[in-house]
Amino acid sequence: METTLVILKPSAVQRALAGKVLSRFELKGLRIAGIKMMQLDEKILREHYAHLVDRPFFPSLLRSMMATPVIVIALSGLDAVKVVRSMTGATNSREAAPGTIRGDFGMSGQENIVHASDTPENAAVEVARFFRPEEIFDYSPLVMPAVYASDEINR
Ligand code: IDP
Ligand code: MG
Repeated sequence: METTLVILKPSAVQRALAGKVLSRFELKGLRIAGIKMMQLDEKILREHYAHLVDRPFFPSLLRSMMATPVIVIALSGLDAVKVVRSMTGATNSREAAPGTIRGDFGMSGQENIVHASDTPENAAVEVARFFRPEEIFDYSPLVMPAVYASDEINR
């Protein structure tokens, strides 16, 4: 199984969407492996958004991501990275497909409700960036045999 990082951004916290968004992931069958609230600072955001530091909107993105505490969540499941990205939708919420989180809850490119890791390699780095090892829990919910077929459950 794979573990991916989701951040409920200040746009989700401000708009009281945390429960609704988390519920979608739970209902899908993803397992919560870690969850906490934290205030992000410029140092961690410069690492997390290293691919964007030279973009003109970066100062605005920084302010946006520090506007309130965020909720960071590690979600585990088979192909969790791909599954969560597809549930998240396109970066610009106005272009995100209906049925996706951004498509259903957002109207903005920047204020787009959630972050989701884009590759398994980045997911591993991002989970380690936001969680200490002891904050990630390995357990098997009783529903697992109903969520997965027996040949999927140990993959
Ligand atoms: P992603 O979140 O869909 O993976 P990235 O390109 O990694 O998209 O960008 C990270 C975040 O930076 C986006 O989620 C969004 O909040 C912000 N962002 C990306 N492109 C723009 C832009 O053109 N204008 C304003 N904000 C942007
Ligand atoms: Mg990205």
